[in-house]
Amino acid sequence: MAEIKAEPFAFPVNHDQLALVVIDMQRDFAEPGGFGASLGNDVSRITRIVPDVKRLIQGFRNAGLPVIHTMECHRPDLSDLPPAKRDRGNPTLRIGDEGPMGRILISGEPGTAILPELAPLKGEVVIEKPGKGAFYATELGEVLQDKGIKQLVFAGVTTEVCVQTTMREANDRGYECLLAEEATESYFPEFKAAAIAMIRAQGAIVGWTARVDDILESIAHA
Ligand code: C5J
Repeated sequence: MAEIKAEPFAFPVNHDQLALVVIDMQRDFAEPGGFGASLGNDVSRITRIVPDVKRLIQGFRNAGLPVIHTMECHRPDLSDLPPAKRDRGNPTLRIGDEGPMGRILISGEPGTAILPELAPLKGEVVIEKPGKGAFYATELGEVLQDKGIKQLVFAGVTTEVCVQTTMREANDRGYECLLAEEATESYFPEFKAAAIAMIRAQGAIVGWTARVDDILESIAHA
C-alpha cells in the first residue's frame, strides 16, 4: 500500500478512498469585522495559511480526488443556534448580529462566505454546519459514505476548535484522519502546537499529521 510520510508514523493511503476536508476558511474567521475579530483575535494569522491551503486544494483537484468544504454558520432565524452558543463570552458582535460584512456567521451573508482564493468549484460539496464538528447536524457522514471515502486529509481553521473537533468525530466514526500541518492555523500558536501533539500522541490516537509537500507528493501519484 502507498504511504504518506507522516507523524507519528507513515500514513497508509488508499487514494481511491481519500478526500480533502477544508474546514471553515471563511471571511468571518480571517478578516477584520468578522466573528474571529469580534472575539478579540489577531485574524492575520489565519490569512497567512491561505497559500498552503490553496496548493493542497489544487493538488487534490489535479489528482481528481474529492475536495469538501465546510462553513460554520446558522439559519437566518437562528433556529439552529443554541442560546448557550450565542450568549457565551463577551464578543463585540454576537452570532446573528449585523456587522460590517453582514450578519455574523449567518448562511448567505458576505462575511460567512469562504475566502475567494479558496472558493469551492461548482460540483464540490459544501457542508454548512451549526456546530464546531462537521458531522453534528449535517449530511457529511452520508456524503462520505456515498463517495466511498474512508480516509480524510484535514486543513482549515481553527486547529484546536473546529478542525480538531471534526477529526475526533471522524476518528470515532472509523475514518483515518491526517492533518496538513502548514494548512491549519489557530489564533493561538501554542494551541496549534498542542492540538498537533495531542492528535498524533499515543500512536496516532486521533490521527496523523504531515507536511503539505509530503501529502502533495503522494497524491501526485494517485
Ligand atoms: C471557532 C472554528 N473557532 N471554525 N470556529 O469558533 O474553529
